Order: sequence, then C-alpha cells, then structure tokens
Amino acid sequence: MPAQTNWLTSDLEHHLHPFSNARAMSDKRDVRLIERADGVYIWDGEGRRILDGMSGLWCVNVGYGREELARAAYDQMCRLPYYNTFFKTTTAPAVTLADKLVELTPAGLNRVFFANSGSEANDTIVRMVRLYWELEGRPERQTIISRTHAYHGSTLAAASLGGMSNMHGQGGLPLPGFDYIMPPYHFGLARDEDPEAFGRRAADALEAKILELGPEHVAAFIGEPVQGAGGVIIPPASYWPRIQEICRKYDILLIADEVICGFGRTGRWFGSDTYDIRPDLMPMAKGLSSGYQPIAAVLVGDRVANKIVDEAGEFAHGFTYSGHPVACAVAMKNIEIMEREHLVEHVAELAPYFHEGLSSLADHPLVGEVRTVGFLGAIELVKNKDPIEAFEPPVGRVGTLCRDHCVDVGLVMRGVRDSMVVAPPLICTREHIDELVDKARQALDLTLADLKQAPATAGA
Ligand code: PXG
Repeated sequence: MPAQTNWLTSDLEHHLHPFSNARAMSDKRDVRLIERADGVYIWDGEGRRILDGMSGLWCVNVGYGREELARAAYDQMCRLPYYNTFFKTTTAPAVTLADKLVELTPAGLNRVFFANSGSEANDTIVRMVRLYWELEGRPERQTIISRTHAYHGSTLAAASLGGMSNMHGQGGLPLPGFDYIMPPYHFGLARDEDPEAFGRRAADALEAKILELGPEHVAAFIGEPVQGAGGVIIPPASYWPRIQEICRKYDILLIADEVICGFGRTGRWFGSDTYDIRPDLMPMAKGLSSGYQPIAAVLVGDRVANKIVDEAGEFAHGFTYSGHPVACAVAMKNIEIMEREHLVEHVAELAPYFHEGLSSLADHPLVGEVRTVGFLGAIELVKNKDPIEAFEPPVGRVGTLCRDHCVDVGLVMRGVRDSMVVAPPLICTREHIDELVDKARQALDLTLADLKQAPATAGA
C-alpha cells in the first residue's frame, strides 16, 4: 500500500478504472479511497463515514463486516483452496451450492452452470441458447431480443445483449444477432399514458419485433425483472404476463437476468418470484455471495438442460474458476445468513416504509417521480415539475452533480442519466432508511442551490 500522500498519484498513473473517464479523473485528481466498511457504512481515506445506499455495486446484500463469511473462505482455503470441475471432477462446495440454488429458484430450473461474473454468466447463456437451437435443427434462430437501457455485462456478448448506447458506441458493438425493443419505462417514455396500458404496449413491442425479424430467426428474449443499471425501471403489472404470453406464442426462450434482482432485492428471493416470471434460463451473481467473492451462476431450465445433456455431447465451454470451492463456500454461507436472519422477509416487511420514506422526497422542487420495489428505488430529477420538463443536455449533468453532493453529505447514491437510484443493503433498519432519506434531501437541496446559481453550467 503506498503512503497516504502517494496513493492518489499511483492510482491515477497506473490504475485504469472501469466505466471511468481517466483523463477527467487525472485532471481533477478526483478519486476517493474506500478503506473499510461495517454493516451499512463505508469509511473513506479521510475517515468519513458514508451510508452505502448502493450496497457496493448492488451486491453487498448482507452488509459489510461479516466475519462468518471470512471464516468460511478461510476454512475452505485450508481444506481445498482450488480444484476444477472439469474432466469429471467435482467438489463439495460446488455441489452443495448447486443443490441449494435449485431449491431456492422457481420450479423447473434444475441445473446450474457456474461462472465468475454476471457477464460470464450471460456469455454462457448466449452460447447455450445458440447450441439449443442448433440441436433443435433450427440454427437460423440466432437473434436474442433485449431492451434499450438494459445492462447485462461488459464482455463482447454481454455488452451486445445490453441496450446501452454508450457501450455500443465503442468497438463496433453490438455483434450480429442482437436486437432491442423499448423498455417499460413509463416516466421516461409515456408518463401521460395509463401505466397498465403502457405496460401492455411496451410488451407488445416484443411481438412487433419478432414479426419484423421473422419468428424463425428469433432465439430468445432477455430482461431483468426490474432494470437496475438502466435506472430502476419498474415494469407495470401488465408487462411480464404479456411478455411471457408472447414468448410462448412464438416458442422463444425466456431469460430473466437476476444479477441485481436476485437474493432478496425485490422482497422475494428472486425478481422472477415478485413478477411471476417462469424463465428458461436465469443468470445470477452479485447477491449470490453478497460480493464477498466473485461468483455467478446460470440456472438452466429443463427444456434447455435436457437438450444439452441428452444431445450435445460435450458442452465445450467453461472457466478455470467455474464452481470455485472458496467462492461456492462463501456463497453458501451467505445464503445461510440470509435464511437465518430472514432477510428476504425483512425486505418485504420494510418495503412499504422504504417506499414511504423515499416518496416523502416527491415534494422537493427537483423531484419528478419516486418509484420503488423492495429495496430498489429511483428518484427522477426534473427541471420543472408542472408540467414536467427535463434538464438541458448533456443528459446526466444534474444526476452527476447530485451524486457528488450525496457523497459530500455522507451517502452513496448512483446517478443514472438525471435520476438517482438506490439499492441499500438488505439489513437496513427503519433508522437507516430515515438517515438515507434525510441525506438524500440534503443532497437535493445542495443540487438545487447550485442550479439556482448557474442553471445550465452547474455540474458540467
Ligand atoms: N446483469 C445485470 C442485470 C447486471 O446489473 C451484469 C449482468 C454483469 O455482471 P458483472 O458481474 O459482469 O459486472 C450486471 C452488472 C452500475 C453497474 O453502474 C451495474 C453493474 C455492473 C457495473 C456497474 O449500475 N451490473
């Protein structure tokens, strides 16, 4: 570890950060050291305590400082720090975890493939889906349909699955075989329309896209139950039933990306439980180990699994660390903690309180809408409330300004375009929620003050 005075220079000279503007960081010497964490709080290099309203990056569901998880890793490292699951070998932690995931997920998902990140899980899915249709004798069924603002990871295939324009703008993406429909983003796309009518219309866009491409070319539809990184886009109740009807009608596979929604985030074990989704494939990561170890899994439904098991021969795919024993042992202990402390039930119980708390911000002059499900929330920032008017471009200027003020007042919230999103650890109490809401209001006040001083340049 470099001396305190040098770490910033070393970081800026040698460390390329994900999704960061290295030039701007370097010019403004703008990087924050996070030194330690406990419960729902993190501490920065200046010793300031910050409420982590984002659970790290939507992942530290059981909160920080869990010695039990450290011990699970230590014990497993002493017994067997590594062995692979290739070539007809297996390990107890991988088998135990696979069993548990089958038990926790909706019926019909009976096989598990392990990976190390959500991106790898989604890459795995692209390969499985293509193989499935090849084995069905329908290799022309290649296209996977996704949605604008979807995030499914950063590898070439996962970034192609996602619908983020900034990612597609670099390196010639998307790859062939991916297409997109609108998200069920009521506030952003159709706030004057009845939400349920809009939900059906957003789902009908899938049928229109299938017919445009020709059903014989469509392999699958992928969606997060609630779009997370895209801005906590919560679908109207009418959306998922209609999407599933369309998938069945055209016989296409359904993939529910549970990387954010999984493990209690929406108040049930999986977002698929909350929205009654019956997917053929389900990637998960993040909350699987609460971020204490990198691990991901793909739950594979019988339709795809049976085909691959019975007809593929060898599935030529895998990672050195698929089913890593230490990561699996930690994930298993993480699930044990969630069960023992009834964290999923806790989220369901406090979800109305979380909703009320965040909704109390709706009277703020900058807030156009607040929406929540479970412990996921979004606060839309607007220039004018009545009628609603967005800020001048560039999009994200005010969101970034507010995000920086959040840190100043001791809160992590994430800016997505000009909205603020939150996903606090599932262990949050009523008091933590009160603190989160108080600090969010302080940050909104500071943002408003900046905008009053320099309406078009603040945050630029
Ligand atoms: N699917 C979903 C739904 C995700 O949210 C991934 C897949 C990819 O997981 P990995 O483990 O490869 O990162 C994610 C990841 C953000 C942010 O800024 C969100 C994610 C990752 C990085 C940043 O909100 N989600």
